[in-house]
Amino acid sequence: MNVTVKNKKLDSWIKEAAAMCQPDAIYVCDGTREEYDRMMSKLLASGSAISLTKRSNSYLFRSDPSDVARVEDRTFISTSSKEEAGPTNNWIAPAELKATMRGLYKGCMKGRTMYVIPFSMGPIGSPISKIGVEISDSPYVVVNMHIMTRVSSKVLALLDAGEDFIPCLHSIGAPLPPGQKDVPWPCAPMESKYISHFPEENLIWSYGSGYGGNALLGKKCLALRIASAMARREGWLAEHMLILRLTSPEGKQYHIAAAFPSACGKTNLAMMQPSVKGWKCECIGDDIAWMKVGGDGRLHAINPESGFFGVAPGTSYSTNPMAMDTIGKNVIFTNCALTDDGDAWWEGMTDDVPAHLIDWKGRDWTPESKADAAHPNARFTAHASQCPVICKDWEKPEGVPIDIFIFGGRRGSVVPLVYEAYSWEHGVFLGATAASETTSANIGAVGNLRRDPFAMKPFCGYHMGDYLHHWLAMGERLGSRAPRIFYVNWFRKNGDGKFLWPGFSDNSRVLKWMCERVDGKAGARETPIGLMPREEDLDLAGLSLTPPDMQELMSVNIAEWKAEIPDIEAHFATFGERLPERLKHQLQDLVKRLG
Ligand code: TSX
Ligand code: MN
Repeated sequence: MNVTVKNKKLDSWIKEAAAMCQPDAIYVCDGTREEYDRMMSKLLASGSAISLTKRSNSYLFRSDPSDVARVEDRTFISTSSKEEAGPTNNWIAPAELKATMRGLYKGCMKGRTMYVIPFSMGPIGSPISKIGVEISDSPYVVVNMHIMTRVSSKVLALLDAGEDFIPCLHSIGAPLPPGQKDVPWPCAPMESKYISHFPEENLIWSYGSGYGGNALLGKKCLALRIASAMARREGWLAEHMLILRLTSPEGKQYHIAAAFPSACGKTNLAMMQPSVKGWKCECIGDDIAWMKVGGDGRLHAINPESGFFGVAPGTSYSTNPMAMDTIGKNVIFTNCALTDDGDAWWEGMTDDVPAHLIDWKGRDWTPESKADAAHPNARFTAHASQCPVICKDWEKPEGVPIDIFIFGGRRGSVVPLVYEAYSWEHGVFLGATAASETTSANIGAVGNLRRDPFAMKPFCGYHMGDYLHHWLAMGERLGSRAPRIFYVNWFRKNGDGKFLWPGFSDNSRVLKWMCERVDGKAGARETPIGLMPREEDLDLAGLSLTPPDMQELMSVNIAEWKAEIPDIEAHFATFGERLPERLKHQLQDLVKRLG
């Protein structure tokens, strides 16, 4: 080991992990540029990384074709009783799961180095931040953690001074026998992958996968699943939300936190540049928000991450120019295609498709090829500071005060562009019933409706019914200082299957109305589903939307909404006894308003 660790819990955990996993070496990370470069040199030499000559300090990784995404079937919330994990989580009893995983971990790091990665989720020293330590045998994990979290010897110093941490044990599950040549992306077969969470003891054990949320344990595992359970116990919120700041022409700031299921363009919204004159938008985070009640009685949010782990396909100068400018240099690309001149490429990146590529599996590719050049879940990893519209206050230790919560989903019909909740309880109902139609980008048949409460279905580390109770309790505590709650749908289509709303920069028109609602400046009309802008309430200046299209976009079809009720009832029934009574009442009220 390269340094002495004074934190007793950390020292004994490292020794315990080493005794079990039997690595050839142990290395404690310091998060420096030299460390990153050294690591990347090794990854280049071993053939795991490819240097991209077109972008400075940027690299391409190709995963094993079986290890390309989060594995929800192999993700477990291991509480002492199955009931506590709730209906949205896989469960195995802690003793059984640990016994199985200890068997897998035994000798799993033979022939490899065990990296100890001390990191902070949130600005180091912020009262909202948490420290984690990831032990991993993947150098790819180390370089990604450098970008996505604050890896630093400053964190080790805090640990030495006695601060607590969340242990995150990770192995790719591929010991390297002596003399055997390594493969570019070692990992274990699907049936031995386990992404395990022990929320009662703030512990994460991950085995068998090197990809994304399965392996970069600060993100979904710590900042959402473990943090959500901690937040409930400690009275705060850990949410799957982007955070942005809107500034009005008068210079007034509004902070928005928004939750969307996958394939709704959350990163695009987080970096959106308004089309409405005089309004400014800055990004604070694109995926996770940790929020605490401040001394002023308001909710203050931080982004616990320090980078973007964004889906590449579909990202272009037309859908997200700010993301494109974020990834000009110092980027890790995973499962993108490789161009002949040494750049990364993906479907939707450019109007012109290159005549020849090496696809994400390392094979020659031409436009005639049937398969995608980049995997649909291909990613870029880039530091948040590289985003041209990153908010100057994105690392403020006290966070930013949230004015507005937005929930949303992708619906081709039924759901109008925007509506406002009548109350906090009604807003929680909107979050609890949020739904999206599945697209080819996510799993399930295209067009199926999937309920994804608060976009937290895969990420809530405890019983979702208790989660809904927690949101109701937070509303009571915040009282009149609670953020306003809205629901949006950018994806409604007309009878010809064309999108009614231009989306992207024009979503600022919707956000502007929300801000004016907060200030009591904009009007709204009562509808059975919530408060909606009248046509004169939305700033549509310069838009070529026809009045009939606008009416269709804003229409609430009573028959269609009544037809939604049985699905909401079935969804609520999955929470059993733990469904808050107040949400049953919200459903009854909706039914009454629909008449
Ligand atoms: O990200 C999207 N947003 C949010 C942007 C801030 N997308 C992409 C979704 C896939 C991840 C959108 N797609 C949005 C949107 O608001 N809206 C749509 C649908 C749409 C697509 C294309 C056009 C209009 C709407 N227009 C033309 O193609 C010209
Ligand atoms: Mn996410």
